[in-house]
Amino acid sequence: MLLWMFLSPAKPALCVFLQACARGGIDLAAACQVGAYNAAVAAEVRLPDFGEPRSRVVILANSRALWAPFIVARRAAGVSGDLNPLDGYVERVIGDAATQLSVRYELRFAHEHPPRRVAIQELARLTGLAALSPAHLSVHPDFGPWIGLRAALVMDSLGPEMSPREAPCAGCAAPCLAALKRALAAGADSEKDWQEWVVIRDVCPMGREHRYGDDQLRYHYTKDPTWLR
Ligand code: B12
Repeated sequence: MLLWMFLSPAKPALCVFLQACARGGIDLAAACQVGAYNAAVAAEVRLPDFGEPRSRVVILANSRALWAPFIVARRAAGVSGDLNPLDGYVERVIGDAATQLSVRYELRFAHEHPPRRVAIQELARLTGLAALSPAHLSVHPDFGPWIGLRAALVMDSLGPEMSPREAPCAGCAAPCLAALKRALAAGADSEKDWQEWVVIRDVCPMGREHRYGDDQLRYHYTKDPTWLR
């Protein structure tokens, strides 16, 4: 499912780009003007703006839809020695799709380290894609916390004004906070400990029907290649 309601007015090349991303499982997107993001974050995580703060920045993310195309692509390519095959896959899907854009662009991935790091959860909030929960997970109105935030794409064209997503958790008893406390106390070293981190997502009342499948879940939390089957 491709959510591009925040991308209006959509340009044909942008639509083609988003469709290519969606085919690869990067099925969620939203946009705002990069100046709004740059005004909200620390200097070291600002994004380039092509000399125009109203330039469009698109956040690209995924639901559980990422897993099937990723596994199919991995099978087709054969197993490589890549330590982070999912990150590499995301780079290929979005990077290849971006070559179809008709304007200059700058692409930053959520897994990149400083000085290329992007405060992707703040970008998710400002674009209206997802808001921050008390346990510091970005929560989407439909998919809840069952999303991965993948990349920021700045384009040399004007973007829409922001429509930040605030307080999706208003009125919630915030069971995620107690779960976060338990996870922080447990650490992340053993089989049991990583499951404490899953509980933070599981207790969220939003988007439960979009929970990751078992393999996807285990791989995300353990990075154990056993689950890439
Ligand atoms: C570094 C990092 C971590 C570090 C945090 C150490 C630290 N505090 O510096 C560690 C390794 C501990 C970590 C853990 C986890 N992370 Co993390 N992390 C990141 C990463 C790559 C960069 C964060 C950053 O520096 N941003 C830049 C700063 C300026 O922006 P910021 O908004 O102020 O960032 C702060 C928060 O992101 C926060 N943070 C990040 N992770 C966590 C975890 C906890 C428990 C808390 C309280 C805060 C926190 O720390 C940042 C610095 O203060 C982001 C991706 C990204 N590019 O943002 C993913 C990211 C935030 N993590 C993510 C996830 C899922 C997790 C884990 C669940 C994964 C796991 N293996 O268990 C855990 C636990 C999170 C939870 N609440 O359940 C997802 C969140 C998705 C979502 N739906 O919200 C992100 C967006 C990655 C992604 N591809 O989707 N993470």
